[in-house]
Amino acid sequence: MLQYVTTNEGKVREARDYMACEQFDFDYTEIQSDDLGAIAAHGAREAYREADEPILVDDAGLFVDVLDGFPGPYSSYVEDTLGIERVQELVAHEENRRAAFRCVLAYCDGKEFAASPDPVDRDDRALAAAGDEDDESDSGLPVKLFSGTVRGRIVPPRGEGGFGYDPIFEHEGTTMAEMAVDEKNAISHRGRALAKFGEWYHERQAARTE
Ligand code: ITT
Repeated sequence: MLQYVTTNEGKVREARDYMACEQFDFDYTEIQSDDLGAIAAHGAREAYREADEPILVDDAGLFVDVLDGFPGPYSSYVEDTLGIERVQELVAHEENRRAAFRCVLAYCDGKEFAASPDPVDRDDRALAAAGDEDDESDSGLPVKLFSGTVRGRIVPPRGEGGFGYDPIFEHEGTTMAEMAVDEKNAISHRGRALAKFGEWYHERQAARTE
C-alpha cells in the first residue's frame, strides 16, 4: 500500500480523492533549502529506508510575491510561530497581495523510472543541499517529483474548512477554507500535483501487473 508521509491529516484527506493510501506519520528531516523538490526528495529517501514500502512525500509552501516568496519553505515554522493572521497583516496594506501555493510530491519505491514527463532526482542534488555528501546510506535511490502551483491573493481569514493557510488564501473570490475538499482539489497546488502523480502511478501499477 502506498504510504503518504505526513503528520498532517488534511493532506491525506485531499490525497484520497486520487488514490488509496495510508498515512505514514513520520517526521522526516527537513533539510535547509529554498527548493521544495530537494526537501521532498531527501524526505522520500529517508522515509523509504524507514518503511520499505512505496512512499509519497508532500512538501508545500505559501510564496507571497511582495515578500519575495516568504514564508516559502519555512511556511510550517512561520504558521507555528507568527500564525496565519500575522502573515495576512504583513501584506494587508500592500497594493499587491498576490501569492502562490506550491506543492511538490516525491515518490520513491526503491526502483528506477524514466525521467519524462517529470524530473527524477537522483539524490546528488538533495545530498549536496543537505551538505552531507559523505552520507552514502541512500545513494542510488531514484525519486520522481510531481509539482503543482495555484495563484491567488492574501485576504483576511474566511471559512472553516481546509487547514493551514487556507482561510487567508483566496482563489477567484473564494478562500480555500470556504471550499469542499473536491472543490479545493480541482484548483489547488496539491490537486494539480496529485492528478499528475495519480495518472502516472496508475499506469505504473497496471504495467507491473501485466
Ligand atoms: P508534514 O511536513 O508532516 O507533511 P506540514 O503541515 O508541516 O506537515 P508542509 O511542511 O508541507 O507540511 O507545510 C508547510 C506549511 O504550509 C504548513 O504550515 C501547512 O499547514 C501549510 N500548508 C501546506 N499545504 C497547505 C494547503 O493545501 N493549504 C493551506 N496550508 C497548507
